[in-house]
Amino acid sequence: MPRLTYDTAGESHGPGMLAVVRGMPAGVPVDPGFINAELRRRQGGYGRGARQRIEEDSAEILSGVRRGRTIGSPVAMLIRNADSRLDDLARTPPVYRPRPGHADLAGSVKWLTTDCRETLERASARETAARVAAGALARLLLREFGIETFGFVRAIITERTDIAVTEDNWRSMLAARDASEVSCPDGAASERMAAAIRQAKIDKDTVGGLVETHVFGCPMGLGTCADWRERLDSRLAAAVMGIQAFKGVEIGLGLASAAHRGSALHDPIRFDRARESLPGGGPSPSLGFVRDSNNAGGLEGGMTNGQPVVVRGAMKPIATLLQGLPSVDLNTKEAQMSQYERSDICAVPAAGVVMEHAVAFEIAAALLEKTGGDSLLECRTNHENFLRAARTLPLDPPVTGPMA
Ligand code: EPS
Repeated sequence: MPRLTYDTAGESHGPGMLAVVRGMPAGVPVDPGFINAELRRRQGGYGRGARQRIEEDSAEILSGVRRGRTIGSPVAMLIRNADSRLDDLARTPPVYRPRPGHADLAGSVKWLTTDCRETLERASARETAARVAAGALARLLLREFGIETFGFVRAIITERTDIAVTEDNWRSMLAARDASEVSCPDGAASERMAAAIRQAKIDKDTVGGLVETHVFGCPMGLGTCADWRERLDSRLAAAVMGIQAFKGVEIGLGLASAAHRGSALHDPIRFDRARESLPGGGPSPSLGFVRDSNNAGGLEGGMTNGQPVVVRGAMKPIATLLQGLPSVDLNTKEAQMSQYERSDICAVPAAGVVMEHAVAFEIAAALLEKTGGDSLLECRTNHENFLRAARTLPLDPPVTGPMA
């Protein structure tokens, strides 16, 4: 069984974006409508540029699916670019004045060219369409195990919402989130956030913000403390920091944890027999271990602890400003303002969708490492067997070795 991984390929103005997902077990129902709805969500949000009016992203499944189910082979998905013009020099001219904050300068030096376009076409966040397609496929697998994700915008620049998202209330927030032009379920905060974007637009400026993903229904023990690379929090952090324009990632209370005493921070453990099972029967993800707070964000020792996994990411403001920023011409080294390329004023709502899918993919990979198999049926059997065994943890065996 290969590990669940994905690769992406494609340039922003090339023929399309490709996602290739490997390690997906056979038998997972694939709903293209779900994948395409998530792709459309990524295109939305107040503050997006003209590109999103040109594109209508949808994933063409090229392999790995037969009669609506995965067959265990790599799943390749192609999202065609309507605005394909990479070799049309008149419409995609060279860029000699790098944008501070973008990959332009470092990439041009790295690849030994003065034309920043060689770098920016791949660095562009258009690539995140492929990541959403891969993550949406992962979410279809997670759903088979009752694992759901909920992503939303926590803040745009300094305008933030303080809503608390829980296992019991997140479903009731879905409609409000989807109705919000900034993907935030808090109506009053949405208005303040939209006003901040409007003002940035007037000022020919850009704004970033905070996005959050909550994952519900993860069984305990995904990830491991035995190897630093395999800690689920390290893997989540890498996945989130790998999203274009992200400058920070937190799990649970994150950086604010440092400002608390241990007695106030750590989530006390209780056992409640009534919460050992799900309402429909079968063991619950928490196995009845109740935590009245979730400052750890569902991860202790790099492993899921049965509580919702909470990940927060910070997106910097987009580097392409209509007013430009101080820069130099790479050919002459003379001071010039950075070159303007069509872009967004704010892509935080889109980044929230991208992060939700990047997080979902890592959770799915960790789930398969714990309870994986070649087919969905085998995975499901392994998952049920693990939960059954975990419910009756074996008692510490009597000491028989040298200490006896
Ligand atoms: C994006 C498409 C891009 C940009 C944006 C994200 O399209 P274009 O460059 O043709 O306008 O709008 O990319 C960036 C913010 C960036 O820095 O490159 C998309 O589909 O998400």
